[in-house]
Amino acid sequence: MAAMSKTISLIGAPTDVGASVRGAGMGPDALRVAGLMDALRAHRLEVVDRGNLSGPPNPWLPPHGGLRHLEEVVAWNWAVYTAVDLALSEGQVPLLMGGDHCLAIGSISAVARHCRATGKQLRVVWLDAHTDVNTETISPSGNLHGMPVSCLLGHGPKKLVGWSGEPAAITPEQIDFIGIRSVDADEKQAIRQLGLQVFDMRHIDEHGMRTTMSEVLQDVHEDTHLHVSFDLDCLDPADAPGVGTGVRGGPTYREMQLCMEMIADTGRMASLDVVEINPALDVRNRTAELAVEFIQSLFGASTLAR
Ligand code: B3U
Ligand code: MN
Ligand code: MN
Repeated sequence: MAAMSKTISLIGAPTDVGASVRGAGMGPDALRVAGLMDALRAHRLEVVDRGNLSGPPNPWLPPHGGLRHLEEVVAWNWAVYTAVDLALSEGQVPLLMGGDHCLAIGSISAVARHCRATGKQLRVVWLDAHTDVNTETISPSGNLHGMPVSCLLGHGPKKLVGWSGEPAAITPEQIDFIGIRSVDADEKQAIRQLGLQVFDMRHIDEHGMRTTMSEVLQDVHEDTHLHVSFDLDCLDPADAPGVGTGVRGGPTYREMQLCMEMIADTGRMASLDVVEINPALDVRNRTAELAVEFIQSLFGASTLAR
């Protein structure tokens, strides 16, 4: 296993305010119950659990102006932003336990600010069945978990944009999408216009995970801060049934393990989101247990690692 001297800081954000289905708010405890702490410690990693953040309840209202629960999403993301910023400033590796994927706005905005301050080059790997690049004008649902990438690129509602200190937290060149197989009609156009690098399931089918990840990671170097945003619906719902918007045809268990191991091999992953686990839809906590396995691999626990 790659030597990892930094302490991993677990940050729970128990909310589903950005989601289309209730239940992802129970994600942080599902990960704890699945033994995340002990699993990381078993690999001689230092871990602290900062507990759960707090924020407003889910009012479960219809969208307003194309956005659902904007105020609540802002409040939760602000809490996430502050906690991730603190962990980074203390030299720790923040591991955000969601919660739905809207929380990546706060998390990655804090990471982007940190990278600017430290001169690191930020690269984001977005593991997901969806590209999450909708906006209030094109989203078919108004759910903000389908829009975090747009917000980070500077194209979201004012209240969710600019948190990194720049109009956009990231540029399209800084993010790669892996495992994609569900993109809305107008989202496709946005992807083309923005020039986003999308490694969809067809790409993985044709080229394999090894070649795909070699392409994704080719320009990662010693000054790179690699952020992984891991939406559990990237996996096939047959393996990970505990997600709100599962889409069949995901990467296999082995492909996903290789993806994680190749990220670990770079030694540059310095922050992580684990989102969209929905225990209300899960089978005996299987999805959280699977997430724990993949998180271990992300931190360097391959089969023959010592
Ligand atoms: N693209 C759809 C569905 C969706 C996006 N992210 C998730 N689901 N998890 C939307 O509502 O934006
Ligand atoms: Mn997502
Ligand atoms: Mn998704």
